[in-house]
Amino acid sequence: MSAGLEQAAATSAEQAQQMTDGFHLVINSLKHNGIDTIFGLVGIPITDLARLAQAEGMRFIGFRHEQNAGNAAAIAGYMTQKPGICMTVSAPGFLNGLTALANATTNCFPMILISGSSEREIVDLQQGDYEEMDQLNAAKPFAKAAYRINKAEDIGIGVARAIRAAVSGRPGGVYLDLPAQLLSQTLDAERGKRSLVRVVDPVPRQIPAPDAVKRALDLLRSAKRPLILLGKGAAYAQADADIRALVERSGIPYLPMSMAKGLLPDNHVQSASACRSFVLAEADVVMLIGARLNWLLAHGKGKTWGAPAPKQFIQIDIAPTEIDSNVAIAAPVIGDIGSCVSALLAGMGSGFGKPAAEWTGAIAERKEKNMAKMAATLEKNPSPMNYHSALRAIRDVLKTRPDINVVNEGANALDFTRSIVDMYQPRKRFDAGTWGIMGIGMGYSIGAAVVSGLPVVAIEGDSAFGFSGMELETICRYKLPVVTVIFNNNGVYKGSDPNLNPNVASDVPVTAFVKGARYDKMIEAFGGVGYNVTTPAEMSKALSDAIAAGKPALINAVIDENAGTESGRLINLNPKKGATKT
Ligand code: ADP
Ligand code: TZD
Repeated sequence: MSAGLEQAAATSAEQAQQMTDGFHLVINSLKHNGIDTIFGLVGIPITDLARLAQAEGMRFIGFRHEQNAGNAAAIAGYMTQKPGICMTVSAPGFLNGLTALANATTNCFPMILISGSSEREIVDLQQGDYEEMDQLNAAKPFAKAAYRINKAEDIGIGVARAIRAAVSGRPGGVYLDLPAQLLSQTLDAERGKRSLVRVVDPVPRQIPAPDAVKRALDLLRSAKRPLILLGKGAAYAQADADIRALVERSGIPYLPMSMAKGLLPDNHVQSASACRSFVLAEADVVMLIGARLNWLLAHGKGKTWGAPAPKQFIQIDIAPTEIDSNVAIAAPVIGDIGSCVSALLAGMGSGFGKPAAEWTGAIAERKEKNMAKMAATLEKNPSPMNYHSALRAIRDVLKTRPDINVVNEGANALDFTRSIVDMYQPRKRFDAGTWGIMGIGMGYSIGAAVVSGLPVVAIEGDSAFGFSGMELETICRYKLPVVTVIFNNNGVYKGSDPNLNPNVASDVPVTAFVKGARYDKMIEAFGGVGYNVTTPAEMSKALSDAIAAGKPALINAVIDENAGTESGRLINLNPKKGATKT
């Protein structure tokens, strides 16, 4: 090669070295903001983006279906207050992830769904591109915010915008659209570096107004039968010590919503969980901390709340529009829970009067009675095993490992686990949440295992498990310490329904599955350990062994197919049939 050509080649190599592109800018923007994990599923146009993430030291956890990757990202966001990242291909991959994004928004979990998209000019003229879809507009109704980045120099600011939107104020799901062309756009490396944005103070404190704090404390002081209700917003806020101090210093009985279990240990003397209906009906002033008065709380009215007796609410929330959403709120306290609770503690001082013994005594009495009744039910050993006897075994094993993450879905499997399995540490219980959605099981389990590095026990109905069951392969591939327990009663709710049309005798009932299915064999296909258990003693041994091994395992728990009720405790939400015959 001539000296001139050599020099030209060297200069162009140097120039090439000094260029960056969309791929690098996306990954560098995420890393620049401390994001180190992506949950996703590869394909056109994001395969190289995933490869680059891995090459640049991030973890890319590859799934078998985007909904599960999205659920993993959402729970990672809830656990860490950093947005969990889900990455998908265009159109169908995006739509698969969108369910998880909508669920994250509904539950107030911070997450970002990043999807590659097809060529803008073809999509917009609807000329039929590969995986064509106007993803940005499709995402908008289901996300807290949705953005598209069209120019490589905007990647830094676009990612920053997505991060801030996901975690500030009420957390939620954000959609970020990355057209394929963007990824290969090049930019001068130095300019690229300068375009990166580190989000300063992404979760700013929001201090409540002093008069709002005073109003709340005045109302609390006037209460005869006060109650504190802790929601998953309170768990998310990571203000654990102050929340505990508020409960203990005030002496007020409290109820945790399902994902707030463990914020204070469930065996805390002030927990009123064992007489939930009594305290909801009888309390006169209720302080909600990070909990919405939605269907899970009977919208704050009616018989559950002791109507027609008047009830007054104090509500601590970061979202001002949550206030008065269902019933009038006497004392709203708007701000982040950490700041609100610490302001309340400061205002309470040391001489805050404890609730009357008449109230706490009545609660203690009922609690004791109900707990004794429950203990007697749990002690029974019916054959076949039922939810109670199996959960007694699970409860006793999990009590020895309070650090373990518990994932829980199903109908009866959810209801019974929530009331029987105590939690002792905050943010260890992840369940079907605000929607009562099925399908979060394996996604949440993988997300929780990856983020915490601790074991996960997923307690699943056999129907619930089916929605994400293929991720057993993912669990085995990444060698995650996830033990899945399946309450196998041969169907949705239970397996003993009749077939209503005897003329089609070969068709099974609408709620039924294959009888005697061996879910434990599924995990063996991928190298995991399967157990088939039929008694509490076998359950106890299998669960202890599986947790101790720290390897992927699945316990097929055969329970009475008659155990359980239609829709669990939500039977009344089924519309009533108006006619007996059409
Ligand atoms: P649960 O289902 O446990 O009752 P919800 O999901 O209904 O809980 O309610 C959570 C509430 O917590 C939401 O209204 C949300 O705005 C609020 N929230 C979430 N994070 C914070 C925070 N850091 N500070 C204040 N409020 C918060
Ligand atoms: N689809 C989705 C996405 N979410 C849902 N909640 C449902 C369907 C309806 N559904 C429930 O609400 S619970 C449930 C379904 C299908 C499963 C109940 O059966 P299971 O649990 O086997 O998981 P149990 O213990 O047998 O009740």
